[in-house]
Amino acid sequence: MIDLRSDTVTRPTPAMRRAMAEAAVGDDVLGDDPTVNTLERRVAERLGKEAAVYMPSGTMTNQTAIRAHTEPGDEIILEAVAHSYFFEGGGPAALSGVSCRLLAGERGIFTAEQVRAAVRPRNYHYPFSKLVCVENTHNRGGGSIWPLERIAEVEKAAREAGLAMHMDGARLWNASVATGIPEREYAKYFDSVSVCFSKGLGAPVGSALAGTAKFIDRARRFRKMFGGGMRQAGIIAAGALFALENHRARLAEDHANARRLAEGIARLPGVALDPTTVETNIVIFRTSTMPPAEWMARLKALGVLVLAGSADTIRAVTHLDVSAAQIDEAIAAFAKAAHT
Ligand code: TLP
Repeated sequence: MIDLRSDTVTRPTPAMRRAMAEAAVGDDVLGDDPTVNTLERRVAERLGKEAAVYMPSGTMTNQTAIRAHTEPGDEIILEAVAHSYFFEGGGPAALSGVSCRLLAGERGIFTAEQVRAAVRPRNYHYPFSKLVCVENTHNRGGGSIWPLERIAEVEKAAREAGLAMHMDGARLWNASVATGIPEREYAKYFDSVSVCFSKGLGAPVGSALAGTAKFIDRARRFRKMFGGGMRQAGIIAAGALFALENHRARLAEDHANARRLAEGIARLPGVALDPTTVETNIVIFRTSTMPPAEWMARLKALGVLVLAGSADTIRAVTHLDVSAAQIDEAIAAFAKAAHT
């Protein structure tokens, strides 16, 4: 099977498994796990932040950040199909007691004017606006990359209104490798940044949240409250460290493969897709002649797995476990599926 459902499906390589097996460990809740401590230091350095904390998932880093930036009754501003709102089980409402003010983005990217219009005036009737969340790259936006100038404009609007800034950088590595802009250049506009090791980087488990030492100290309290305090977590943190050191630069291959896939299928009947919009490792196309479920079933029969993005879209994601040759096989399968 050529599995293009997500970049989360990768398996640890033999070298990564070795690093995990040999990891030095301790009780991380007590601050004693040397591998977790090294990972947290490396992430903080790479993002230009004072501190970072390791957690089991990107959902937990995002939801912990939202909780740490707000109090119940506050409001956060984010894009209408941002992962933190759309795909995290109603976490902002359930875990932080905040309401979400949603902005319609263009491929997930919104403007400073939209932020200004969404900030609540100080008046007893309204919730307090507290936080702006930016997702970079934007998953449902098709792996789109936020231009740095746009982030700077949004930050200016947020600061003028006294709001904090959080980045869901689950795929920030992809944005940096694609643009050549270091992660810390993106991160400097944000109070907190979440990054994932279990997506394009190919580690089996984990994400990290970075920010000031004071903010990360507060985040540690909510990580514990949400059940994310782990013990000998060095076993999995070693996979994340290995991924960060060895799998970051190769993301360029995933981007080339995604573009190759997009170019190979864009002219097929039933596929609405402009390949030039594919900037990183996610290809999303609109379906017309048959519903996503039919595409999925036909492709599966031909050895290719994809996911329905919505009622009329299909998502295919490239990653470490898919080669350029397999992309050519996938293109042939798409052509067959389109013509049967
Ligand atoms: N995304 C997954 C699914 O949940 C949709 C995927 O297959 O793409 N932020 C972003 C931008 C994400 O895409 C994801 C996962 C997360 C956060 C959450 O990460 P995990 O799965 O570690 O909780």
